[in-house]
Amino acid sequence: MEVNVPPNFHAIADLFLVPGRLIDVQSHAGGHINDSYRLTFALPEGDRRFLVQRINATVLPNPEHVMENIQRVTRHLTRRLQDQRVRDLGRRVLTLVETHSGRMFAHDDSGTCWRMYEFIEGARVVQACASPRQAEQAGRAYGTFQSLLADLGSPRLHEILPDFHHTPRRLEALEKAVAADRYGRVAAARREIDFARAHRPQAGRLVALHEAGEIAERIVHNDAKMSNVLLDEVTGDWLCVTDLDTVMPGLALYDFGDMVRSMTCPAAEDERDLDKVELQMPLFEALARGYLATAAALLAPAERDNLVFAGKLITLEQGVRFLTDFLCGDTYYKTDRPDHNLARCRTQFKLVESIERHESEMAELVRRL
Ligand code: GN1
Ligand code: MG
Repeated sequence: MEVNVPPNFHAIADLFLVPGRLIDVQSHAGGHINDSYRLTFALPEGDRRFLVQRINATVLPNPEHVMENIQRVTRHLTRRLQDQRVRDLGRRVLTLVETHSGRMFAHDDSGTCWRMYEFIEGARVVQACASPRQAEQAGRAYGTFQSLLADLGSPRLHEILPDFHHTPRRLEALEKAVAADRYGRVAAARREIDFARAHRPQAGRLVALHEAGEIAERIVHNDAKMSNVLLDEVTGDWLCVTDLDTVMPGLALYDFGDMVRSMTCPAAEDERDLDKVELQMPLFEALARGYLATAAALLAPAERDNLVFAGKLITLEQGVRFLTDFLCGDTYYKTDRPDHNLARCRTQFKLVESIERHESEMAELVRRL
């Protein structure tokens, strides 16, 4: 029986090679950029679910390149997991659904761009990291992801968003937004702007190490946060890494930095009570253990030496990005309220301060692992 299908979803579903009849559509929460919906199709053997996503054309104007990268990456991961005789393969890597013309995305009549994945059943997404076990599992998920992709052949993946983690350029964008002050919001963000400026001297370190040849370019996820890992609902083990829009050439440290940002503190990214935003050493320890158990063989000394620094830098950079979007009138990230991006910026900067207080202890811990 058809329970809940907004009319345009029949047309969207019809774009893809999917069997059965569409009977239900539910909005699937999460993500600041794309919109996701869970679609249920009725089949003779039972219902089957798929995830359909509207690709944000402002942030990702070249879906062709995005989907080419994702297709190559998911195929490579599938082959590697098959080599390892991993069981339950359908839940260990995202599987795209083709369109009728054999492509991986399609536009509807209004020009909106869509893609479809098989829905991974029995999985759980956690927005904020609640336990050392979750941190350790997510660290393993991304460490494995980077390791399995280390031998993806040429050509180089498309650079979907150039300079994505180029922190000095992110700070330049902030300065432009401050100078323009188009929305008159600079006055409300004075302290945060000062905080960002005070950290400018450190912002170029990873870019410089890369340019000096001490840190290699790799294929990395570039959005390696807690909520982009699926955990098995029953065992809590990691299943699969999701949100592959920004998988492209980058530094392994960008991912580890994002892991520190999103997995070492149980507070939400937009938590208003900043007292709750504190780095927790047991979470960091578990994360570092999980990541190094799966990625240590990949890492050069300069990468290992900068794991903690990357955590601080990427957290700072994310705060700068939220702050810039606040000053520019909230055009990039979805927001629920006028100060939402400012609140997000504040949690990030509070976490930077907390990382700074624990920096030597964290580095000591990494040395012992
Ligand atoms: C965005 O797509 P989503 O919501 O997972 C952003 C990331 C940020 C993240 C902050 C393409 O990710 O870079 O780290 O928000 N993605 C893009 O939570 O900008
Ligand atoms: Mg993302």
